[in-house]
Amino acid sequence: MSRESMTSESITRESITRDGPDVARTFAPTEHFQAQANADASHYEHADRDSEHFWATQAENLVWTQPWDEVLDWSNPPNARWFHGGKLNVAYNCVDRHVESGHGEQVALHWVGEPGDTRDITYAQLKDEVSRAANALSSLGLVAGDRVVIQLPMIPEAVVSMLACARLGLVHSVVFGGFSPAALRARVDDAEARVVITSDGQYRRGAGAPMKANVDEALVGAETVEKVIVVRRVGEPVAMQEGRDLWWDEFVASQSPEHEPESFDSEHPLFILYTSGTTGKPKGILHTSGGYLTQVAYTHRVVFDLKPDTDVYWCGADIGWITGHSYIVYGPLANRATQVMYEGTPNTPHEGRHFEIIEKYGVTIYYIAPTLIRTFMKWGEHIPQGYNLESVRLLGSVGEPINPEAWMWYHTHIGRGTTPIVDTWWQTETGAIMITPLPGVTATKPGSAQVALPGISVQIVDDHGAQVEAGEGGYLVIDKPWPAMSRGIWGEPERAQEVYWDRFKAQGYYFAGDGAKYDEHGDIWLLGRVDDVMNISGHRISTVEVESALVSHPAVAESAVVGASDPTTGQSIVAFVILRDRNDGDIVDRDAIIASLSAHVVAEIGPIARPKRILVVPELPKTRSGKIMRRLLRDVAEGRDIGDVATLADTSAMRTIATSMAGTP
Ligand code: 6R9
Repeated sequence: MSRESMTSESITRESITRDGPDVARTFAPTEHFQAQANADASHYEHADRDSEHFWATQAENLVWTQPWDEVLDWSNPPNARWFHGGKLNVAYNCVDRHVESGHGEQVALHWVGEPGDTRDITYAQLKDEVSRAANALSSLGLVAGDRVVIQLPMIPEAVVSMLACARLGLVHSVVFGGFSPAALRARVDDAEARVVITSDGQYRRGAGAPMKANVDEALVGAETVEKVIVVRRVGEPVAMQEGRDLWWDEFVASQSPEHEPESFDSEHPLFILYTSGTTGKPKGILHTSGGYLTQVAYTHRVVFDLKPDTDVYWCGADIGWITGHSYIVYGPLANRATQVMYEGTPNTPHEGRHFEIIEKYGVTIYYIAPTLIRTFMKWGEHIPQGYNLESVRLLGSVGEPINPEAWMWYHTHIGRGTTPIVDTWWQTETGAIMITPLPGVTATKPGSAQVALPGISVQIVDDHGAQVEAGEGGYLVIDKPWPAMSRGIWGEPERAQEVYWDRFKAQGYYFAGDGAKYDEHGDIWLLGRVDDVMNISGHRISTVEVESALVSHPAVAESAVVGASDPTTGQSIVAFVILRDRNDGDIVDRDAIIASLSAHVVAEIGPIARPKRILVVPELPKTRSGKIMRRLLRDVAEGRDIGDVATLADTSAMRTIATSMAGTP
């Protein structure tokens, strides 16, 4: 991207690069698993007969204080209304009703802190905590519809805060703890948040890192924010701003544990979650209540085969991502799961940490990202072999395509060669799982997410919206509305249409941004993003976002960022930069500039966006129409022969870049 032109390369079929599927291997469900599975083939039949009736049946598993008038109102696409006219309280459904049905003593969260401290929180205790937090927030004058930003480590107060918002009809916007003050501020401003909930600090790899200090930096001059509630976690001294800042353990803890939940409309906003798209500015994806909770609860029950009385479920995601929202907070709690919540990194204090936790709590269902599976592979199978993992009966994968080798390793070394693996495809925008095998029903296939869930309809199509043949790459689209679908982009009502629906407007399809293909059995293989979104360890970061950060550094004239394939993190960020002309005759110290650019990107976005490599180049390859040829840069970054560069405006540019690349680690 240059300072002048902000256009990015359009979506091209060339982006579909993943190797062909290995369809030879499939794993049929064991008789034992099948006999006890929550899912059976009748779900598909029911949904095929009448998908609205199917979803209504799932919605009936929730407690509604007023029944809906209409299951789906799709009269004004792409704006859906699900269970219109119905009323419910999401937090009541996730907490209170389990206490009322006699399960108050059941553990909701087995929380494990990074330094080794633990807390077991029952549903009854969770109800008290959520009620206290709700009373605290309403005592500040917050009313339904107001926004609360939450930036917290993986501690129980994160779950409590989200549920307290849901209980009051406040809209939460959780910001991942690794985001910089600048990124936090952009989210606070965009949502016009009245309250921010954070902690003094967070543990990261054995040491306490500041969090409140970052929040303070972010909030300088932030006019909408009236109060900041601070959870004590690492015990670091922090500066508390008089009149604005409140300690959780004083202000929240002193509230009454009684709170009467009010009901809200099925379409009442539940949360905003920012995610990267094809432009520099993250989009605030909006989700609402009834349809979202219906689909996350249903999918959590059938995809993870949850048995609330006996299972111990563990999703390794962070609460700052959609997976944490849907499969740590709303889905599992709606289903009365007992779950493990872990604060730290997988190798603190040692590489067996996850397996130690599985063994200690008897985890039965384990849901993580392929990047972590590949990391485990790198550390070696002797590590899981040192623990008793016999309790594990189901494994899940999410966030990026899982390569068949990682699938097999997971199956063999964590799943003892017997447990089903569910490879779940979905997005922040879809809210809940969309494509996955159903354990006990589907014969699984390493590397393929396989089939749309009951009640979900997807297709793989070509440029014109026509379904592709088996083996042919195409675009994944969703061709029917679904209950957990995003209700748009916060503050930009027109933008969702343009970003997701205009690509296949004539057909009325939702464009997911992923490439995919069918194999000869009709199973779906995801091929990665076809747009400018990179996937680093399952985290979405747009190339444009990193480019914008780089060109905002005074030394940079132009930059181009690509996601290069990486054996552990899926992709890694490689940045090519052209430095601004310097007329002071100084010799530029490259290493110092690169270090400064790297720090700048971290400051602008956060450590997850830190480029793995930054290359100072004299020129960027551009087409004659001036578009940066990212594909070529990707070839260079991945060490491929750059081949035919006949369409390049300046072919010598590529040679120079390829040469400078060869000399880097
Ligand atoms: C849930 C989540 C969404 C993007 C999505 C796709 C990739 C997620 C996947 C997968 C292949 C899977 N993705 N799960 N690709 N197989 N099982 O990750 O949401 O952060 O919004 O990312 O992640 O590219 O478009 P989000």
